[in-house]
Amino acid sequence: MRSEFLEELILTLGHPNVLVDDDDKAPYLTDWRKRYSGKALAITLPKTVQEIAQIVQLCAKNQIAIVPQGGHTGFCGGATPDNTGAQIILNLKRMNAIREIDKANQKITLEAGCILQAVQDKAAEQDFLFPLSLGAEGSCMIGGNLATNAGGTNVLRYGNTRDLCLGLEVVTAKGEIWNGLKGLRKDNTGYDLRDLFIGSEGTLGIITAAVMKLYPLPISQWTTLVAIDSIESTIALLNLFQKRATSLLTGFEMMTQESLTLNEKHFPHMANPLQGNPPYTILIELSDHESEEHVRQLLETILEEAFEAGLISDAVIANNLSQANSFWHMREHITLAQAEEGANLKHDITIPLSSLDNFIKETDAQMRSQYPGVRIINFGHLGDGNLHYNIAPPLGVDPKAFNLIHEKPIHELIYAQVERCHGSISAEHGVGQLKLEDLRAHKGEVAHELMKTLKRALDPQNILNPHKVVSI
Ligand code: FAD
Ligand code: 2HG
Ligand code: ZN
Repeated sequence: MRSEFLEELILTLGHPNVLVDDDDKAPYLTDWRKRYSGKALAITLPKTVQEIAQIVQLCAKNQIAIVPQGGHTGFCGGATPDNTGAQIILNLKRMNAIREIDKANQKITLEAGCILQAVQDKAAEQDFLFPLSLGAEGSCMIGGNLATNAGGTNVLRYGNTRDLCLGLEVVTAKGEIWNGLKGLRKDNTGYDLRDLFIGSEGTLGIITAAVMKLYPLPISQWTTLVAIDSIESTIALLNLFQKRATSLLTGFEMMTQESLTLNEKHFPHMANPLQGNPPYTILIELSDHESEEHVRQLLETILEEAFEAGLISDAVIANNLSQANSFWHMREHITLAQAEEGANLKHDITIPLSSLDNFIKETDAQMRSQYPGVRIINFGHLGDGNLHYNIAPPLGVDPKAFNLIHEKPIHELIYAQVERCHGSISAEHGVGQLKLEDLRAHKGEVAHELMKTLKRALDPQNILNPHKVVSI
């Protein structure tokens, strides 16, 4: 049966686009964090939506599960197959055409396999901003961004991937093509199918194309790093910027001393330019459509006010683009520094800003008393209340050995604090296989059952990315 199935796949896609040899399959089988590794019957590389529909029909006929895959940069193991070797991977990298840039309606229609950075560049060539921005932008794909509802560093001003999407084209579990690419900004015709597929991590349908919003490219951007002593002052500073800069505020990222110490260990050329590596370093970005002078003056005025109010103790304003980029690189390299240090425990959480100070004090205290010497690599998109509250073992302790014993109780401790503060256990990275079990408790029984009902209705054979997000 398997060989007939593979023959039919090859007939549909052509020999070079169905990988079955172990060496050819290997690059698709392990996730970015090297946390999950699986096996696959074949890797399929379709080029058109019709080919994808045919693959799904073939899989439905043969009851073969499909793992959709984009850049494979996700953090939750969603794009990695299981160990049975019975699933196929459907990688979208060959489906990478930009179908249209519609200037009048400020939108772009593009295929799921487009690399995020290529989309940003294409938009910029036409004097537009495509605001989705994240550390993996050189390799993640727009289909993966939509499937995980990715966040990143511009959410504060432009929203997450869901907010940027005007329409989708999707192949359903039956192998039908749903074309929802009108890209209207208003369309109240019943259930919102688009929102159902966004964030579904390949479990409800395969996203093959999308219509995304474009924005005018800002004339000028100014970036600053400020030193701050407490989370209370950080939130007061955020509120000050929101009040004075309103929609010009496009970035507000937080890095703790411990995060930047780890960064400097692995990337010494990215040392914190602020004197003495303060308890909290905040990266703030303002973007303006008026003039360079206007935004620079505004930034200086707000910083002066912040100094006078005793909120900040030091600040460095980037004098040119290359210095601004170096500030952002420092922020984005924390993830890479953690990867260099070894396996770490990630907690991508949202905490309401009003509870953030209490969350950090309580959770830090419990972590430090129960796991002496543990390193709390806490950083994130503070403007959105999104922390990456990651845990590295004490210096000199082997990460694998540490995680083997402590992973579960550490997750439990942190997620209990998240629940206490009415936050979320997944702010932007999704659920995948990593948080499958945690999700049930976090969502509550009613919401979890509703999710399963949707999954059963849209994928009754359970062939789309089974045992990711929800198990039915
Ligand atoms: P993949 O990893 O290939 O897939 C992710 C999930 O989506 C899987 O469940 C997969 O089955 C499904 N999927 C993929 N394509 C499709 C499709 N076309 N149709 C249906 N399902 C599909 N994430 C953030 O949110 N914010 C960040 O700031 C951020 N920074 C990162 C920095 C680094 C260095 C790295 C490595 C990752 C970062 N991520 C971040 C996580 C990751 O990049 C995002 O989740 C990204 O959106 C995943 O895109 P991808 O193409 O790699 O998807
Ligand atoms: C970021 O904000 C990413 O840089 C990665 O979401 C977070 O490494 C992490 O946990
Ligand atoms: Zn993030």
